[in-house]
Amino acid sequence: MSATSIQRVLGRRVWDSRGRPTVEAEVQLAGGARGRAIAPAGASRGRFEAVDLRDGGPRFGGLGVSHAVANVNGPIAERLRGMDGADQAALDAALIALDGTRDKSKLGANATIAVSLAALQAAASAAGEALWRHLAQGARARLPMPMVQIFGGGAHAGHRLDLQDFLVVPVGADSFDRALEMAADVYHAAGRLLHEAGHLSGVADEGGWWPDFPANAAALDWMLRAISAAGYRPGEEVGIALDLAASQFYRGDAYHLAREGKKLGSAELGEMLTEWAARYPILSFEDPFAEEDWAGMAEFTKRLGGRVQIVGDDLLVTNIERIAKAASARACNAALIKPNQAGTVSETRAAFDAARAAGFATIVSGRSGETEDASIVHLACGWDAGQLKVGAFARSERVAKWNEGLRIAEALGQAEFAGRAALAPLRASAP
Ligand code: 2PG
Ligand code: MG
Repeated sequence: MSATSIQRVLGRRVWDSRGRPTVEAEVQLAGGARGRAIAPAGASRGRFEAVDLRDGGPRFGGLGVSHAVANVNGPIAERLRGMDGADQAALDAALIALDGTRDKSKLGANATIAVSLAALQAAASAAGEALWRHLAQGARARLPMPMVQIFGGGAHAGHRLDLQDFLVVPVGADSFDRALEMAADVYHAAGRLLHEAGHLSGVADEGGWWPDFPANAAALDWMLRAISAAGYRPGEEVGIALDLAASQFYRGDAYHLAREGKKLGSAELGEMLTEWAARYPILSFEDPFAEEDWAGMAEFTKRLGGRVQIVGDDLLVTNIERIAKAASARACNAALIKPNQAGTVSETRAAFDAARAAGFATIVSGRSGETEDASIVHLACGWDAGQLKVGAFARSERVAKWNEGLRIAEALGQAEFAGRAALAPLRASAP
């Protein structure tokens, strides 16, 4: 038996940042190395994501994970025992075969991603390497450009705003450390300004301010004010990124903006966003159209993709087939990469590679339901993904990720920072 053969796989129920149950997995190797990982959970989930297996029934609003945990302790543990924990491809293939469905609905992607990431952690530990270094395999690793939430809306803030995330991208920063400082300045300025104006209702799911605004566009005006009040030049030093999560307000072939009392067709929404792009320093639009509105995405990408980043999240769901479709339809120029949408590390990596092959920029992302697990920061650095989105600059399940990046920056050196060139379309035009 080799030192990296899997001796034990353990599942347990833990709790996420919304106080909901989630799955933790632990993998122990024969040589004594261990790895541990926790599955995150989305609220505005794409329809085509791998299945987050929940118990249903009256307990915990139906969100219990006893079946998913039992799958880890039962069939998964049995299947993986004795396999080489350092052979990620083989053990992920075993998980996929054991599940046998297209969407991980039998074992649950929350069970498989926790185990897959825990095995990865164990393998890095057995190799005596930090996870980011283990993943880089000698290739260049860099700190990503952070995308930091300032206001939360949509499903993360009781639909107080129709749009889900208002974020800043500190493009003027020349290091990860500096980028975080700038994000912190804007986050605090925004909170102070909102409080003074009586627009502050609390904090949303990802730590961003929960604002009380009359209209979606008002949030953009307040973003501008906050950037300026923090002492930065909007656009040049700190830009705006939006995650519309548009599937959330798409019903019956129309986009319903409840705040504005408007019902827009795809072309009208495109007009409105194009106007916003001219009026505000918006560098990135995520899911500006619904997950099945390929025509809307393609038209918008044709119109604005040469100057702004257009990101597929619910559109792509970290799935190679949907990424291939988006590449041929030219439906976006950047991909959000969320491991739990795919269900294993290997499938996440395959989606990442497919996105890169398509010329897309890549953004590793957390979920709205997160934990202290910071594995994704290592993925972002070790794969040189270029960008990282893990919520706001508050609440420890978010800050744990930013802090992990600072530790990695110490090892890598501050110069190894992806910077503004990581964003599409700059990335696509890079030599
Ligand atoms: C998203 C994520 C994070 P959720 O849409 O990008 O903001 O939200 O995890 O709820 O899908
Ligand atoms: Mg999104």
